[in-house]
Amino acid sequence: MHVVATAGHVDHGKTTLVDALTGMRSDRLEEERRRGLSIELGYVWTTLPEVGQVAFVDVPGHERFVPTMLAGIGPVPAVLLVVAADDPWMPQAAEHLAALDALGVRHGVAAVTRSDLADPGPAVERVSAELARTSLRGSPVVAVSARTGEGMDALRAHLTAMVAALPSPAPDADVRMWVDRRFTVRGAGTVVTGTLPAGTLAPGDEVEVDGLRGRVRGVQALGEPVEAAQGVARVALNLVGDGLEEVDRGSVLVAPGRWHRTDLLDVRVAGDVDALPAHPQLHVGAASLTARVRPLGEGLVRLSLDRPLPLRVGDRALLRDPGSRLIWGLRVLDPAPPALRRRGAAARRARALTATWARAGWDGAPDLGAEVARRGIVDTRMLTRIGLTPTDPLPEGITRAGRWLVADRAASALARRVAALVAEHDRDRPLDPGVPLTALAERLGVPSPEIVAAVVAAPLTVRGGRVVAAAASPALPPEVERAVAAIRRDLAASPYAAPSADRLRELGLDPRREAAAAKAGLLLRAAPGIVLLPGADREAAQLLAALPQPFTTSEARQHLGTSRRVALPLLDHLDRAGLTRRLPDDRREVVARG
Ligand SMILES: Nc1nc2c(ncn2[C@@H]2O[C@H](COP(=O)(O)OP(=O)(O)OP(=O)(O)O)[C@@H](O)[C@H]2O)c(=O)[nH]1
Ligand SMILES: [Mg+2]
Repeated sequence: MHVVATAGHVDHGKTTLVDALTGMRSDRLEEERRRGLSIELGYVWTTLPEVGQVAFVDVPGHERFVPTMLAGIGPVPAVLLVVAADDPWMPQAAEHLAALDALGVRHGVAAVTRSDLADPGPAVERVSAELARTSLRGSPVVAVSARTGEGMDALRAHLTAMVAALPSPAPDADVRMWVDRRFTVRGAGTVVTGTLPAGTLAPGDEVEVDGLRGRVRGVQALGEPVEAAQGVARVALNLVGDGLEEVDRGSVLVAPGRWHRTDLLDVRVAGDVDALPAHPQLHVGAASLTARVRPLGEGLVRLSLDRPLPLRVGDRALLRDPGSRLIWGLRVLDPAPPALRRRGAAARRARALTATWARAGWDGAPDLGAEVARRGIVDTRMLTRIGLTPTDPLPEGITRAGRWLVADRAASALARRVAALVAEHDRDRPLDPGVPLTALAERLGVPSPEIVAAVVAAPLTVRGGRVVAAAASPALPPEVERAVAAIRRDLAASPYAAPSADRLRELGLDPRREAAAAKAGLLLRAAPGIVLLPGADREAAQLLAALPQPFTTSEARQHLGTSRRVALPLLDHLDRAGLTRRLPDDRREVVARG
Protein backbone atom coordinates (compact mmCIF):
# COMPACT_ATOMS: atom_id res chain seq x y z
CA MET A 1 0.00 0.00 0.00
CA HIS A 2 1.04 3.59 -0.56
CA VAL A 3 -0.18 6.65 1.29
CA VAL A 4 -0.49 10.13 -0.17
CA ALA A 5 -1.67 13.25 1.67
CA THR A 6 -3.44 16.15 0.01
CA ALA A 7 -2.51 19.81 0.49
CA GLY A 8 -3.86 23.11 -0.77
CA HIS A 9 -5.95 26.21 -0.05
CA VAL A 10 -9.48 25.97 1.31
CA ASP A 11 -12.18 25.17 -1.26
CA HIS A 12 -9.71 24.55 -4.07
CA GLY A 13 -11.07 21.07 -4.74
CA LYS A 14 -8.93 18.59 -2.74
CA THR A 15 -11.83 16.51 -1.47
CA THR A 16 -13.64 16.55 -4.79
CA LEU A 17 -10.48 15.38 -6.52
CA VAL A 18 -9.64 12.46 -4.22
CA ASP A 19 -13.31 11.45 -4.22
CA ALA A 20 -13.20 11.42 -8.03
CA LEU A 21 -9.97 9.38 -7.98
CA THR A 22 -11.33 6.80 -5.55
CA GLY A 23 -15.10 6.82 -5.97
CA MET A 24 -15.41 7.27 -2.19
CA ARG A 25 -16.50 10.17 0.01
CA SER A 26 -13.81 11.44 2.34
CA ASP A 27 -15.83 14.11 4.17
CA ARG A 28 -17.55 12.00 6.83
CA LEU A 29 -19.06 14.58 9.13
CA GLU A 30 -22.56 15.91 8.54
CA GLU A 31 -21.23 19.41 9.14
CA GLU A 32 -18.54 18.94 6.50
CA ARG A 33 -21.05 17.82 3.91
CA ARG A 34 -23.50 20.60 4.74
CA ARG A 35 -20.85 23.35 4.60
CA GLY A 36 -18.80 21.84 1.77
CA LEU A 37 -15.75 22.31 3.98
CA SER A 38 -13.36 19.70 5.31
CA ILE A 39 -12.79 19.94 9.06
CA GLU A 40 -11.25 16.59 9.98
CA LEU A 41 -8.79 14.36 8.17
CA GLY A 42 -10.53 12.18 5.56
CA TYR A 43 -9.41 8.73 4.39
CA VAL A 44 -10.22 7.25 0.96
CA TRP A 45 -8.44 4.74 -1.25
CA THR A 46 -8.29 3.15 -4.65
CA THR A 47 -6.25 0.67 -6.64
CA LEU A 48 -3.94 1.94 -9.36
CA PRO A 49 -3.20 -0.88 -11.81
CA GLU A 50 0.61 -0.94 -11.70
CA VAL A 51 1.23 -0.02 -8.07
CA GLY A 52 -1.70 -1.46 -6.16
CA GLN A 53 -3.55 0.22 -3.32
CA VAL A 54 -3.12 3.94 -2.81
CA ALA A 55 -4.71 5.58 0.24
CA PHE A 56 -5.27 9.32 0.48
CA VAL A 57 -5.25 11.32 3.68
CA ASP A 58 -7.42 14.29 2.72
CA VAL A 59 -6.58 17.38 4.76
CA PRO A 60 -8.70 20.48 5.42
CA GLY A 61 -7.50 23.68 3.74
CA HIS A 62 -9.09 26.30 5.98
CA GLU A 63 -6.55 28.47 7.79
CA ARG A 64 -8.05 27.51 11.16
CA PHE A 65 -7.28 23.85 10.55
CA VAL A 66 -3.57 24.09 9.73
CA PRO A 67 -2.65 22.01 12.82
CA THR A 68 -5.00 19.25 11.58
CA MET A 69 -3.43 19.52 8.14
CA LEU A 70 0.03 19.13 9.70
CA ALA A 71 -1.14 16.01 11.56
CA GLY A 72 -2.27 14.64 8.20
CA ILE A 73 0.98 15.17 6.31
CA GLY A 74 3.34 14.55 9.25
CA PRO A 75 3.81 10.78 8.89
CA VAL A 76 3.13 10.63 5.11
CA PRO A 77 5.96 10.55 2.57
CA ALA A 78 4.12 11.84 -0.54
CA VAL A 79 1.72 14.63 -1.41
CA LEU A 80 -0.96 15.63 -3.90
CA LEU A 81 -0.95 19.43 -3.95
CA VAL A 82 -4.22 20.83 -5.26
CA VAL A 83 -4.57 24.36 -6.69
CA ALA A 84 -7.69 25.81 -8.35
CA ALA A 85 -7.21 27.07 -11.90
CA ASP A 86 -9.72 29.87 -11.29
CA ASP A 87 -8.08 31.18 -8.12
CA PRO A 88 -4.49 32.41 -8.00
CA TRP A 89 -1.83 31.06 -5.59
CA MET A 90 -3.45 31.52 -2.15
CA PRO A 91 -2.12 31.81 1.43
CA GLN A 92 -2.75 28.23 2.62
CA ALA A 93 -1.26 26.81 -0.58
CA ALA A 94 1.88 28.71 0.36
CA GLU A 95 1.63 27.71 4.03
CA HIS A 96 1.08 24.03 3.23
CA LEU A 97 3.95 24.04 0.75
CA ALA A 98 6.22 25.68 3.34
CA ALA A 99 5.33 22.88 5.78
CA LEU A 100 6.04 20.16 3.19
CA ASP A 101 9.35 21.83 2.40
CA ALA A 102 10.22 22.08 6.11
CA LEU A 103 9.55 18.34 6.46
CA GLY A 104 11.71 17.69 3.40
CA VAL A 105 8.92 15.94 1.45
CA ARG A 106 10.38 15.12 -1.96
CA HIS A 107 7.64 13.07 -3.60
CA GLY A 108 4.69 14.98 -5.00
CA VAL A 109 2.28 15.67 -7.81
CA ALA A 110 0.55 19.03 -8.21
CA ALA A 111 -2.93 19.12 -9.72
CA VAL A 112 -4.29 22.38 -11.11
CA THR A 113 -7.94 21.50 -10.79
CA ARG A 114 -11.25 23.13 -11.74
CA SER A 115 -9.67 23.71 -15.16
CA ASP A 116 -13.19 23.65 -16.60
CA LEU A 117 -13.68 27.02 -14.89
CA ALA A 118 -10.56 28.87 -16.13
CA ASP A 119 -7.51 28.47 -18.34
CA PRO A 120 -5.13 26.41 -16.17
CA GLY A 121 -2.01 27.77 -17.96
CA PRO A 122 -1.14 30.65 -15.60
CA ALA A 123 -1.79 28.55 -12.47
CA VAL A 124 0.36 25.70 -13.83
CA GLU A 125 3.21 28.16 -14.34
CA ARG A 126 2.82 29.71 -10.92
CA VAL A 127 2.71 26.34 -9.16
CA SER A 128 5.81 25.12 -11.00
CA ALA A 129 7.66 28.27 -9.98
CA GLU A 130 6.60 27.88 -6.33
CA LEU A 131 7.59 24.19 -6.23
CA ALA A 132 11.00 25.03 -7.68
CA ARG A 133 11.91 26.84 -4.44
CA THR A 134 11.23 23.78 -2.27
CA SER A 135 12.08 20.14 -1.65
CA LEU A 136 9.33 19.32 -4.18
CA ARG A 137 11.14 21.01 -7.06
CA GLY A 138 10.60 19.26 -10.37
CA SER A 139 7.36 17.54 -9.34
CA PRO A 140 4.90 17.21 -12.22
CA VAL A 141 2.07 19.76 -12.49
CA VAL A 142 -1.09 18.53 -14.24
CA ALA A 143 -4.25 20.38 -15.28
CA VAL A 144 -7.42 18.47 -14.38
CA SER A 145 -11.12 18.88 -13.85
CA ALA A 146 -12.82 16.65 -11.32
CA ARG A 147 -16.09 17.81 -12.83
CA THR A 148 -15.47 16.84 -16.51
CA GLY A 149 -12.80 14.20 -15.94
CA GLU A 150 -10.38 16.10 -18.19
CA GLY A 151 -6.76 15.29 -17.31
CA MET A 152 -7.67 12.59 -14.77
CA ASP A 153 -5.88 9.83 -16.71
CA ALA A 154 -2.72 11.94 -16.84
CA LEU A 155 -3.05 12.60 -13.09
CA ARG A 156 -3.39 8.85 -12.41
CA ALA A 157 -0.30 8.20 -14.52
CA HIS A 158 1.72 10.78 -12.58
CA LEU A 159 0.48 9.44 -9.24
CA THR A 160 1.43 5.94 -10.36
CA ALA A 161 4.93 7.08 -11.30
CA MET A 162 5.30 8.97 -8.02
CA VAL A 163 4.32 6.09 -5.73
CA ALA A 164 6.40 3.64 -7.78
CA ALA A 165 9.43 5.79 -6.96
CA LEU A 166 8.77 5.83 -3.20
CA PRO A 167 11.35 3.97 -1.12
CA SER A 168 10.00 0.71 0.34
CA PRO A 169 10.36 0.74 4.12
CA ALA A 170 11.76 -2.25 6.00
CA PRO A 171 9.07 -4.73 7.13
CA ASP A 172 11.09 -5.47 10.29
CA ALA A 173 11.59 -1.81 11.25
CA ASP A 174 10.62 -0.83 14.80
CA VAL A 175 6.96 0.11 14.82
CA ARG A 176 6.08 3.74 15.56
CA MET A 177 2.58 4.80 14.59
CA TRP A 178 1.35 8.36 15.16
CA VAL A 179 -2.30 8.10 16.10
CA ASP A 180 -4.40 10.55 14.08
CA ARG A 181 -7.89 9.44 15.09
CA ARG A 182 -9.54 7.51 17.89
CA PHE A 183 -13.04 6.18 18.17
CA THR A 184 -14.94 3.67 20.23
CA VAL A 185 -16.66 0.71 18.66
CA ARG A 186 -19.45 -0.86 20.66
CA GLY A 187 -18.27 -4.25 21.86
CA ALA A 188 -14.72 -3.76 20.58
CA GLY A 189 -13.49 -0.87 22.69
CA THR A 190 -10.80 1.53 21.58
CA VAL A 191 -9.92 1.81 17.90
CA VAL A 192 -7.14 4.09 16.69
CA THR A 193 -6.09 4.92 13.16
CA GLY A 194 -2.84 6.17 11.77
CA THR A 195 -0.25 5.88 9.07
CA LEU A 196 2.22 3.09 9.78
CA PRO A 197 5.39 4.34 8.08
CA ALA A 198 7.44 1.14 8.43
CA GLY A 199 7.48 -2.21 10.22
CA THR A 200 4.64 -4.67 10.70
CA LEU A 201 1.63 -4.82 13.03
CA ALA A 202 -0.47 -7.91 13.63
CA PRO A 203 -3.21 -9.01 16.03
CA GLY A 204 -1.67 -10.17 19.30
CA ASP A 205 1.26 -7.73 19.14
CA GLU A 206 2.25 -6.10 22.39
CA VAL A 207 2.43 -2.34 22.03
CA GLU A 208 3.14 0.71 24.13
CA VAL A 209 1.08 3.87 23.74
CA ASP A 210 2.37 6.99 25.51
CA GLY A 211 4.09 4.71 28.01
CA LEU A 212 1.05 2.48 28.64
CA ARG A 213 1.24 -1.20 27.76
CA GLY A 214 -1.45 -2.75 25.62
CA ARG A 215 -2.15 -5.37 23.02
CA VAL A 216 -3.46 -5.25 19.46
CA ARG A 217 -6.69 -7.23 19.24
CA GLY A 218 -7.46 -6.61 15.60
CA VAL A 219 -5.94 -4.87 12.59
CA GLN A 220 -7.79 -3.39 9.66
CA ALA A 221 -6.24 -1.86 6.58
CA LEU A 222 -8.48 0.19 4.28
CA GLY A 223 -11.62 -1.08 5.96
CA GLU A 224 -10.79 -4.82 5.80
CA PRO A 225 -9.50 -7.04 8.63
CA VAL A 226 -5.98 -8.23 7.84
CA GLU A 227 -3.61 -10.79 9.39
CA ALA A 228 -0.81 -8.22 9.38
CA ALA A 229 -0.29 -4.69 8.11
CA GLN A 230 3.10 -3.75 6.74
CA GLY A 231 4.20 -0.11 6.44
CA VAL A 232 3.59 2.08 4.59
CA ALA A 233 -0.07 1.52 5.40
CA ARG A 234 -3.19 3.18 6.68
CA VAL A 235 -4.32 1.05 9.58
CA ALA A 236 -7.05 0.91 12.19
CA LEU A 237 -6.14 -0.95 15.36
CA ASN A 238 -8.43 -2.35 18.00
CA LEU A 239 -6.49 -1.99 21.24
CA VAL A 240 -6.90 -3.53 24.68
CA GLY A 241 -5.08 -2.31 27.76
CA ASP A 242 -5.56 -0.27 30.91
CA GLY A 243 -5.81 3.45 30.31
CA LEU A 244 -5.94 3.18 26.53
CA GLU A 245 -9.33 4.95 26.45
CA GLU A 246 -7.28 8.13 26.87
CA VAL A 247 -5.37 7.56 23.64
CA ASP A 248 -6.12 10.16 20.97
CA ARG A 249 -4.59 12.15 18.12
CA GLY A 250 -1.05 12.97 19.11
CA SER A 251 -0.59 9.68 20.95
CA VAL A 252 2.18 7.47 19.66
CA LEU A 253 2.02 3.69 19.47
CA VAL A 254 5.37 1.91 19.48
CA ALA A 255 6.92 -1.54 19.76
CA PRO A 256 7.65 -1.92 23.52
CA GLY A 257 11.22 -1.26 24.63
CA ARG A 258 12.42 -0.26 21.18
CA TRP A 259 12.16 3.51 21.51
CA HIS A 260 13.58 6.17 23.75
CA ARG A 261 10.86 8.55 24.95
CA THR A 262 12.24 11.99 25.54
CA ASP A 263 11.07 15.46 26.47
CA LEU A 264 14.51 16.93 25.85
CA LEU A 265 16.22 17.00 22.46
CA ASP A 266 18.86 18.86 20.52
CA VAL A 267 17.87 19.77 16.98
CA ARG A 268 19.14 21.71 13.99
CA VAL A 269 16.69 24.30 12.78
CA ALA A 270 16.66 25.46 9.17
CA GLY A 271 16.00 29.14 8.50
CA ASP A 272 16.11 32.15 10.78
CA VAL A 273 16.65 30.72 14.25
CA ASP A 274 16.74 34.18 15.83
CA ALA A 275 13.12 34.72 14.80
CA LEU A 276 11.94 31.61 16.70
CA PRO A 277 9.48 32.40 19.49
CA ALA A 278 10.33 31.11 22.96
CA HIS A 279 7.40 28.65 22.94
CA PRO A 280 6.59 27.47 19.41
CA GLN A 281 4.40 24.48 18.58
CA LEU A 282 6.32 21.36 17.66
CA HIS A 283 4.60 19.26 14.98
CA VAL A 284 6.04 15.78 14.58
CA GLY A 285 4.20 12.87 13.01
CA ALA A 286 0.55 13.48 13.85
CA ALA A 287 1.44 15.02 17.22
CA SER A 288 1.49 18.67 18.16
CA LEU A 289 2.78 20.04 21.43
CA THR A 290 4.34 23.11 22.97
CA ALA A 291 8.11 23.29 23.01
CA ARG A 292 10.47 25.53 24.95
CA VAL A 293 13.42 26.80 22.93
CA ARG A 294 16.93 27.18 24.25
CA PRO A 295 19.32 28.37 21.51
CA LEU A 296 22.73 26.69 21.60
CA GLY A 297 24.21 28.74 18.74
CA GLU A 298 25.13 27.85 15.16
CA GLY A 299 21.51 27.07 14.19
CA LEU A 300 21.24 24.48 16.96
CA VAL A 301 18.50 24.51 19.55
CA ARG A 302 17.61 22.51 22.64
CA LEU A 303 13.89 21.82 22.91
CA SER A 304 12.01 20.90 26.07
CA LEU A 305 8.61 19.37 25.41
CA ASP A 306 5.56 19.38 27.62
CA ARG A 307 5.35 15.57 27.31
CA PRO A 308 7.78 12.88 26.16
CA LEU A 309 7.77 11.46 22.62
CA PRO A 310 9.59 8.50 21.07
CA LEU A 311 12.15 10.23 18.83
CA ARG A 312 15.25 9.13 16.96
CA VAL A 313 18.31 10.73 15.50
CA GLY A 314 17.45 12.08 12.05
CA ASP A 315 13.70 12.50 12.65
CA ARG A 316 12.24 15.48 10.86
CA ALA A 317 9.66 17.77 12.36
CA LEU A 318 8.62 21.39 12.26
CA LEU A 319 8.21 24.29 14.60
CA ARG A 320 5.39 26.75 14.04
CA ASP A 321 4.53 30.10 15.50
CA PRO A 322 0.71 30.11 15.53
CA GLY A 323 0.75 33.92 15.79
CA SER A 324 2.90 34.80 12.80
CA ARG A 325 2.12 31.45 11.07
CA LEU A 326 5.86 31.09 10.34
CA ILE A 327 7.32 27.60 10.01
CA TRP A 328 10.82 26.21 10.63
CA GLY A 329 11.93 22.74 9.62
CA LEU A 330 14.11 20.80 12.03
CA ARG A 331 16.07 17.60 12.24
CA VAL A 332 16.60 15.73 15.50
CA LEU A 333 20.33 15.42 16.24
CA ASP A 334 20.21 14.01 19.75
CA PRO A 335 17.09 12.78 21.55
CA ALA A 336 19.14 11.84 24.63
CA PRO A 337 21.30 14.90 25.25
CA PRO A 338 23.38 15.57 28.36
CA ALA A 339 22.33 18.25 30.86
CA LEU A 340 23.92 21.67 30.32
CA ARG A 341 25.06 22.83 33.72
CA ARG A 342 28.27 24.77 33.61
CA ARG A 343 28.86 28.19 32.07
CA GLY A 344 29.56 27.97 28.37
CA ALA A 345 28.06 24.48 28.19
CA ALA A 346 25.58 25.48 25.47
CA ALA A 347 28.30 26.80 23.15
CA ARG A 348 30.47 23.75 23.81
CA ARG A 349 27.51 21.53 23.04
CA ALA A 350 26.90 23.35 19.74
CA ARG A 351 30.55 22.86 18.78
CA ALA A 352 30.43 19.16 19.66
CA LEU A 353 27.26 18.57 17.63
CA THR A 354 28.69 20.52 14.70
CA ALA A 355 31.84 18.39 14.79
CA THR A 356 29.75 15.20 14.82
CA TRP A 357 27.82 16.20 11.74
CA ALA A 358 30.65 17.94 9.89
CA ARG A 359 31.41 14.97 7.68
CA ALA A 360 27.87 13.73 6.92
CA GLY A 361 26.35 17.21 6.46
CA TRP A 362 23.23 18.22 8.39
CA ASP A 363 20.96 16.20 6.10
CA GLY A 364 23.24 13.18 5.97
CA ALA A 365 22.91 9.86 7.75
CA PRO A 366 24.14 9.79 11.36
CA ASP A 367 27.68 8.49 11.76
CA LEU A 368 27.96 5.84 14.48
CA GLY A 369 31.66 6.49 15.07
CA ALA A 370 31.12 10.22 15.53
CA GLU A 371 28.06 9.68 17.72
CA VAL A 372 29.96 7.35 20.07
CA ALA A 373 32.99 9.65 20.04
CA ARG A 374 30.84 12.56 21.21
CA ARG A 375 29.16 10.54 23.94
CA GLY A 376 32.36 8.84 25.13
CA ILE A 377 30.68 5.85 26.81
CA VAL A 378 27.28 4.70 25.63
CA ASP A 379 24.91 1.81 26.26
CA THR A 380 24.19 -0.05 23.00
CA ARG A 381 20.57 -0.50 24.10
CA MET A 382 20.18 3.27 24.25
CA LEU A 383 21.91 3.64 20.89
CA THR A 384 19.49 1.20 19.29
CA ARG A 385 16.54 2.95 20.86
CA ILE A 386 17.57 6.28 19.34
CA GLY A 387 18.08 4.68 15.94
CA LEU A 388 21.84 4.08 15.90
CA THR A 389 22.19 0.32 15.64
CA PRO A 390 25.80 -0.74 16.29
CA THR A 391 27.44 -2.20 13.20
CA ASP A 392 29.54 -5.33 13.08
CA PRO A 393 32.45 -4.73 12.86
CA LEU A 394 32.32 -1.50 14.80
CA PRO A 395 33.72 1.65 13.21
CA GLU A 396 37.32 2.41 14.01
CA GLY A 397 38.03 4.16 17.27
CA ILE A 398 35.40 2.26 19.29
CA THR A 399 35.84 -0.57 21.76
CA ARG A 400 33.03 -2.83 22.87
CA ALA A 401 32.79 -3.57 26.59
CA GLY A 402 29.85 -5.88 27.21
CA ARG A 403 26.80 -3.89 26.29
CA TRP A 404 28.72 -0.61 26.26
CA LEU A 405 30.71 1.10 23.54
CA VAL A 406 33.68 3.19 24.53
CA ALA A 407 35.30 5.77 22.27
CA ASP A 408 39.11 5.78 22.11
CA ARG A 409 39.48 9.20 23.71
CA ALA A 410 37.22 8.30 26.60
CA ALA A 411 39.06 4.97 26.93
CA SER A 412 42.50 6.55 27.22
CA ALA A 413 41.26 9.17 29.68
CA LEU A 414 39.76 6.38 31.80
CA ALA A 415 42.90 4.25 31.48
CA ARG A 416 44.99 7.11 32.89
CA ARG A 417 42.68 7.49 35.87
CA VAL A 418 42.69 3.70 36.47
CA ALA A 419 46.51 3.71 36.44
CA ALA A 420 46.60 6.54 38.96
CA LEU A 421 44.12 4.84 41.30
CA VAL A 422 45.91 1.49 41.18
CA ALA A 423 49.31 3.13 41.75
CA GLU A 424 47.93 5.03 44.72
CA HIS A 425 46.37 1.88 46.18
CA ASP A 426 49.54 -0.20 45.73
CA ARG A 427 51.60 2.51 47.39
CA ASP A 428 49.27 2.61 50.40
CA ARG A 429 48.75 -1.14 50.68
CA PRO A 430 51.73 -2.92 49.16
CA LEU A 431 50.71 -6.27 50.69
CA ASP A 432 47.36 -6.23 48.93
CA PRO A 433 48.25 -5.15 45.39
CA GLY A 434 45.62 -4.40 42.75
CA VAL A 435 42.09 -2.99 42.90
CA PRO A 436 38.86 -4.87 42.07
CA LEU A 437 37.20 -3.81 38.82
CA THR A 438 33.96 -3.13 40.65
CA ALA A 439 35.65 -0.73 43.06
CA LEU A 440 37.31 1.10 40.17
CA ALA A 441 34.02 1.38 38.26
CA GLU A 442 32.42 2.91 41.32
CA ARG A 443 35.28 5.36 41.92
CA LEU A 444 35.33 6.43 38.27
CA GLY A 445 31.56 6.70 37.97
CA VAL A 446 31.33 4.36 34.98
CA PRO A 447 28.25 2.14 34.71
CA SER A 448 29.99 -1.25 34.57
CA PRO A 449 33.24 -2.98 35.62
CA GLU A 450 33.37 -4.37 32.06
CA ILE A 451 34.21 -0.86 30.87
CA VAL A 452 37.15 -0.65 33.28
CA ALA A 453 38.39 -4.08 32.13
CA ALA A 454 38.18 -2.97 28.49
CA VAL A 455 40.32 0.14 28.95
CA VAL A 456 43.07 -1.38 31.09
CA ALA A 457 46.38 -1.22 29.21
CA ALA A 458 49.95 -2.34 29.89
CA PRO A 459 51.72 -2.19 32.27
CA LEU A 460 48.43 -2.90 34.05
CA THR A 461 46.48 -6.07 33.52
CA VAL A 462 43.28 -7.69 34.76
CA ARG A 463 43.70 -10.77 36.94
CA GLY A 464 40.77 -12.46 38.58
CA GLY A 465 38.56 -9.42 38.64
CA ARG A 466 41.32 -7.06 39.82
CA VAL A 467 43.44 -4.53 38.01
CA VAL A 468 47.04 -5.23 38.95
CA ALA A 469 50.44 -4.00 37.85
CA ALA A 470 51.61 -6.72 35.47
CA ALA A 471 55.09 -6.75 36.97
CA ALA A 472 53.63 -7.84 40.30
CA SER A 473 52.84 -11.32 39.00
CA PRO A 474 55.27 -13.13 36.75
CA ALA A 475 53.90 -14.76 33.63
CA LEU A 476 52.68 -18.33 34.06
CA PRO A 477 52.93 -21.16 31.54
CA PRO A 478 50.13 -20.88 28.96
CA GLU A 479 48.49 -24.17 30.04
CA VAL A 480 48.06 -22.75 33.54
CA GLU A 481 46.64 -19.50 32.15
CA ARG A 482 44.22 -21.59 30.08
CA ALA A 483 43.15 -23.67 33.06
CA VAL A 484 42.60 -20.50 35.08
CA ALA A 485 40.49 -19.03 32.28
CA ALA A 486 38.34 -22.18 32.24
CA ILE A 487 37.86 -22.01 36.01
CA ARG A 488 36.95 -18.34 35.75
CA ARG A 489 34.22 -19.32 33.28
CA ASP A 490 33.03 -22.15 35.56
CA LEU A 491 32.79 -19.77 38.49
CA ALA A 492 31.21 -16.87 36.65
CA ALA A 493 27.65 -18.01 37.35
CA SER A 494 28.11 -19.59 40.80
CA PRO A 495 31.17 -18.07 42.44
CA TYR A 496 31.30 -20.50 45.42
CA ALA A 497 30.95 -23.77 43.48
CA ALA A 498 34.66 -24.54 43.58
CA PRO A 499 35.69 -26.97 40.82
CA SER A 500 35.73 -30.63 41.84
CA ALA A 501 38.90 -32.70 42.05
CA ASP A 502 37.90 -34.33 38.75
CA ARG A 503 37.51 -30.99 37.07
CA LEU A 504 40.91 -29.81 38.33
CA ARG A 505 42.51 -33.00 37.03
CA GLU A 506 40.77 -32.57 33.68
CA LEU A 507 42.21 -29.04 33.45
CA GLY A 508 45.68 -30.32 34.34
CA LEU A 509 45.80 -28.17 37.45
CA ASP A 510 47.92 -30.33 39.76
CA PRO A 511 48.74 -29.05 43.28
CA ARG A 512 52.01 -27.46 42.13
CA ARG A 513 50.35 -25.47 39.32
CA GLU A 514 47.40 -24.64 41.54
CA ALA A 515 49.79 -23.13 44.07
CA ALA A 516 51.60 -21.17 41.35
CA ALA A 517 48.35 -19.72 40.03
CA ALA A 518 47.35 -18.75 43.58
CA LYS A 519 50.73 -17.18 44.19
CA ALA A 520 50.38 -15.12 41.01
CA GLY A 521 47.07 -13.82 42.30
CA LEU A 522 45.05 -15.59 39.61
CA LEU A 523 43.16 -17.86 41.97
CA LEU A 524 42.16 -17.84 45.58
CA ARG A 525 43.22 -21.07 47.26
CA ALA A 526 41.11 -21.58 50.37
CA ALA A 527 42.79 -24.96 50.88
CA PRO A 528 44.60 -27.38 48.57
CA GLY A 529 42.08 -28.47 45.93
CA ILE A 530 39.58 -25.71 46.84
CA VAL A 531 40.06 -22.80 44.46
CA LEU A 532 37.87 -19.75 43.93
CA LEU A 533 38.28 -16.45 42.15
CA PRO A 534 40.49 -13.82 43.76
CA GLY A 535 38.31 -11.48 45.77
CA ALA A 536 35.77 -14.24 46.51
CA ASP A 537 36.84 -14.05 50.17
CA ARG A 538 36.09 -10.33 50.48
CA GLU A 539 32.80 -10.79 48.67
CA ALA A 540 31.87 -13.74 50.90
CA ALA A 541 32.54 -11.62 53.99
CA GLN A 542 30.31 -8.88 52.58
CA LEU A 543 27.52 -11.37 51.93
CA LEU A 544 27.86 -12.95 55.36
CA ALA A 545 27.64 -9.54 56.99
CA ALA A 546 23.98 -9.55 55.91
CA LEU A 547 23.23 -12.55 58.19
CA PRO A 548 22.20 -12.12 61.83
CA GLN A 549 25.50 -12.25 63.72
CA PRO A 550 26.93 -14.61 64.83
CA PHE A 551 26.01 -17.32 62.35
CA THR A 552 26.58 -21.06 62.14
CA THR A 553 28.60 -22.87 59.50
CA SER A 554 25.43 -24.27 58.03
CA GLU A 555 23.80 -20.83 57.82
CA ALA A 556 26.89 -19.50 56.07
CA ARG A 557 26.92 -22.43 53.67
CA GLN A 558 23.28 -21.89 52.72
CA HIS A 559 23.68 -18.15 52.40
CA LEU A 560 26.61 -18.54 50.01
CA GLY A 561 24.82 -21.26 48.08
CA THR A 562 27.68 -23.74 48.39
CA SER A 563 28.58 -27.14 49.81
CA ARG A 564 30.31 -28.18 53.06
CA ARG A 565 33.34 -29.19 50.98
CA VAL A 566 33.83 -25.50 50.10
CA ALA A 567 32.24 -23.75 53.08
CA LEU A 568 34.53 -25.26 55.76
CA PRO A 569 37.88 -24.34 54.18
CA LEU A 570 36.50 -21.00 52.98
CA LEU A 571 35.41 -20.01 56.51
CA ASP A 572 38.81 -21.08 57.88
CA HIS A 573 40.40 -18.93 55.21
CA LEU A 574 38.19 -15.99 56.17
CA ASP A 575 39.27 -16.43 59.81
CA ARG A 576 42.95 -16.45 58.79
CA ALA A 577 42.44 -13.38 56.59
CA GLY A 578 40.85 -11.57 59.54
CA LEU A 579 37.57 -11.20 57.70
CA THR A 580 35.61 -13.36 60.17
CA ARG A 581 36.15 -14.37 63.78
CA ARG A 582 35.41 -17.83 65.15
CA LEU A 583 33.71 -17.86 68.53
CA PRO A 584 34.18 -20.58 71.21
CA ASP A 585 30.77 -22.12 70.30
CA ASP A 586 32.01 -22.57 66.69
CA ARG A 587 29.75 -19.85 65.37
CA ARG A 588 31.33 -16.91 63.55
CA GLU A 589 30.89 -13.19 63.09
CA VAL A 590 32.10 -10.90 60.35
CA VAL A 591 34.84 -8.58 61.53
CA ALA A 592 33.75 -4.99 61.08
CA ARG A 593 36.18 -3.14 58.83
CA GLY A 594 36.76 0.54 59.35
N1 LIG B 1 -16.37 23.26 -11.69
C1 LIG B 1 -15.65 22.56 -10.84
N2 LIG B 1 -15.87 22.65 -9.53
C2 LIG B 1 -15.10 21.94 -8.69
C3 LIG B 1 -14.09 21.08 -9.16
N3 LIG B 1 -13.49 20.51 -8.08
C4 LIG B 1 -14.11 21.00 -6.98
N4 LIG B 1 -15.08 21.86 -7.35
C5 LIG B 1 -15.94 22.59 -6.42
O1 LIG B 1 -15.14 23.39 -5.58
C6 LIG B 1 -15.73 23.48 -4.29
C7 LIG B 1 -14.72 23.07 -3.23
O2 LIG B 1 -14.38 21.71 -3.39
P1 LIG B 1 -13.81 20.84 -2.23
O3 LIG B 1 -13.39 19.58 -2.86
O4 LIG B 1 -14.73 20.75 -1.10
O5 LIG B 1 -12.57 21.69 -1.80
P2 LIG B 1 -11.50 21.34 -0.69
O6 LIG B 1 -10.18 21.76 -1.20
O7 LIG B 1 -11.63 19.95 -0.26
O8 LIG B 1 -11.92 22.31 0.48
P3 LIG B 1 -11.50 22.21 2.02
O9 LIG B 1 -11.44 20.78 2.36
O10 LIG B 1 -12.49 22.92 2.80
O11 LIG B 1 -10.16 22.85 2.11
C8 LIG B 1 -16.94 22.57 -4.32
O12 LIG B 1 -18.07 23.35 -4.53
C9 LIG B 1 -16.70 21.67 -5.52
O13 LIG B 1 -17.89 21.24 -6.12
C10 LIG B 1 -13.88 20.99 -10.57
O14 LIG B 1 -13.01 20.30 -11.08
N5 LIG B 1 -14.70 21.76 -11.35
MG1 LIG C 1 -11.93 19.12 1.57
